[in-house]
Amino acid sequence: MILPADGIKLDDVDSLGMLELMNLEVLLEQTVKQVNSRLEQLLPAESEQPSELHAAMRYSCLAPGKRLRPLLVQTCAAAVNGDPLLALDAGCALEMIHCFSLIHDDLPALDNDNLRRGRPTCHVQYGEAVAILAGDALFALALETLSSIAAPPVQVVECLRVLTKAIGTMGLVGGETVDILSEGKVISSETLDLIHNRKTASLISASCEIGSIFSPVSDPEVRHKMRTYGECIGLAFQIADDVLNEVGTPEQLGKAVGSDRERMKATYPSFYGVEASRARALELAHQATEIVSGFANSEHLKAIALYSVQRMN
Ligand code: GRG
Repeated sequence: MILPADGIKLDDVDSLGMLELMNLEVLLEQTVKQVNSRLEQLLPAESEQPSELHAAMRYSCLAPGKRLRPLLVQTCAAAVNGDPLLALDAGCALEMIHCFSLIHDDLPALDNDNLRRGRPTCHVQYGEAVAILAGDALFALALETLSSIAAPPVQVVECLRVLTKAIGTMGLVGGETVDILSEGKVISSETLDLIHNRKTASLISASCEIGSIFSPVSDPEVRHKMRTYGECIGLAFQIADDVLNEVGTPEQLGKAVGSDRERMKATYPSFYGVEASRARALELAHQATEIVSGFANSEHLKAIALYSVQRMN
């Protein structure tokens, strides 16, 4: 259920559109069903060897996630008349990378979390060695899935380039490194933004850009708009995540709360306070909305921007 979060004024919500938010709920449900059933097909069967590894991959990847990244690939592809089936497989590849990052993020050497998506984390369930290898195998499967898409080769190569850049030192891995090394330290607001932009916004922004690559007409300006839209909602999404870690419950989120504070993590609320963080997230959602105002399905894109900051989990 999507509701306006505490502390965000209803006037702000109305200006983005409560109606669109309601419609988004239907779109989200459809996406979750479609993506889950395609992931079921793409993931190796548990009956195949090594079955323990395949079980761990399926356990993490088919766990109840929001499927935001596939939703973004599909919605941004729809905005440019891209083929929905290509976008579905690309979205599944993005989800596999996302799941890989969650498995590794939860490991004892990194965040050492025991609960994810309402279940024991992969290493708690299968042991650390299998969890590390399940993440590695999801990485490989994501690249295999993306490179097998029946799109023109130039589009496939571009998708791979955008995705791998978003994963590397300028993306997830770089952001996570600075995040871990900053624990317990005083850092600047620039470093805080660097962490959030790389560890979270990079994959969200790549999802949007990859969706736009499936346009029958290549248009660098459109790609740039989608990428920038993704950067805004990606940062807003991580700020909302920080706020939920402060004010949410484990039942609501399916993961630990208060852990950022315990580990003395660099977060928006620790830097600016909860209210100012919410205001910044909403401002970013507005910014994202303006960027995509000209697209045919801008109402969906707007609703996703709002959802990124209003979500309850
Ligand atoms: C090489 C892929 C790769 C990763 C290694 C561990 C790591 C480097 C990066 C961690 C990145 C990370 C987990 C960032 C947090 C992003 C975030 C807000 C995750 C939660 O996303 P949701 O809310 O989760 O979309 P669900 O479960 O709904 O999919």
